Amino acid sequence: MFKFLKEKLKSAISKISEGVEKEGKVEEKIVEKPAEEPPKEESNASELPASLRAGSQTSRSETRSQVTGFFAKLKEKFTGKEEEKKEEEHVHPIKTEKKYEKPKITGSEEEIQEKTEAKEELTIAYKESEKKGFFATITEKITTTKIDNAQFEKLFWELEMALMENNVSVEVIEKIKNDLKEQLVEKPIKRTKVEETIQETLKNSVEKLFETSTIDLIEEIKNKKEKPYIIAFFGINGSGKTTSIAKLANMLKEEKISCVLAASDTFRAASIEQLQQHADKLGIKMIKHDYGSDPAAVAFDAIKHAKAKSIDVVLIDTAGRMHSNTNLIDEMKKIIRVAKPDLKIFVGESITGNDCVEQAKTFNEAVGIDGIILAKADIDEKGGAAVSVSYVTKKPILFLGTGQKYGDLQVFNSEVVMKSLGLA
Ligand SMILES: Nc1nc2c(ncn2[C@@H]2O[C@H](COP(=O)(O)OP(=O)(O)O)[C@@H](O)[C@H]2O)c(=O)[nH]1
Ligand SMILES: [Mg+2]
Repeated sequence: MFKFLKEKLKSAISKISEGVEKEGKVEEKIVEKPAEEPPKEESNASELPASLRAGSQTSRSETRSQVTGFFAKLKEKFTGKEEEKKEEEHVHPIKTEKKYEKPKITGSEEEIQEKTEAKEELTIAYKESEKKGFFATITEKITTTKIDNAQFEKLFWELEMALMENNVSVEVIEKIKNDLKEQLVEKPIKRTKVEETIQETLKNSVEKLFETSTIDLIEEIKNKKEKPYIIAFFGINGSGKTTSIAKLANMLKEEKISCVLAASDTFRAASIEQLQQHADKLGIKMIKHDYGSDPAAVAFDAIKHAKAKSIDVVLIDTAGRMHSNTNLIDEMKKIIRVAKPDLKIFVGESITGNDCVEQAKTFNEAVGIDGIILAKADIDEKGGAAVSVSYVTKKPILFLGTGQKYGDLQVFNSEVVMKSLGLA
């Protein structure tokens, strides 16, 4: 599923990253970070800590342990005996030093000389540490790179092509472009993390495409007080309506929810037989009239039957219609007026990409769809419809059709799509 788009996204991200690394404006900045808790262990360093010397790049924790060790040693030198254990182990060494009563320097001339020198070094180190604000903040050198708008436009082209080739709709490409622009143009990107940043930005943008309110269909059905729960299916010829109805009927059966099918596709040759076959296999009742009869009347009868027999759900199959065919659109509106469905589902073919999105949009404008089933996702390597249709219609994808068997209907989960695209 969506293999081509995944590969294209990966290569586009890596090309954009290369571009940013090559063309971006590099900047170096020293930043200050707040100090952390000092480590508890003490080192045995006996020299003036290297970390206290100007230009040192020693890490924060190393600095601390070196300084702590240095003070401990120095005190030992002055007093000639081991210092009593500090009450609080993490008391700041310099603060400890301030409380510490200075011993008189004694000993041979050589010893006094040595101790005095050590003391002077300590004073220098102390002043230096104060000047640098060692114990309040830590400094870090960060190298970043930045791209301007023109560079972004040039680099985004790679991704734009990848998205277009994989049937991602123009609206969605624009949205992704704007998101990326906002996050990347004139924004310093850590040099060590260029690819990661671009990947993350793209991931966040694509994730947001699925942010429509979702519907837990099984919950909704169970929660409806007045039975039956009525679902009507719409879409063009061959998109997968009848098959999806059979798959959903099977899912409901597994959930111990009863249903009846309405053969409201009275138009297409063999459509009634096709649905009847599924009904027989699944052991479910189907209500039918003759070919050419009023589809709304079939739906009406199915609902009547469900009410009489306390059946939980009515699934209404309809004839495929092009969104441009006004007669059939009017017929669809009549079915809706008569059946008053709780849910209007648009069934589209994932593989048709932009066409599928366009159809969903027009069906939505004509009758106001509530959710989408994307059939044939299993044979779609592009994924353009899957990433576009919710964003464009503002309606959730409820299920993905992932094969020809009854079990091949997956409750839509954006995580799965993100994974298929290599973005999770
Ligand atoms: N691979 C695959 N084929 C499907 C899927 N859903 C439907 N089909 C096939 O698509 C064709 C048309 O499906 P059908 O349900 O008759 O479409 P309808 O005209 O909208 O009712 C049939 O051959 C189905 O087996 C699916 O999720 N995956
Ligand atoms: Mg059909």
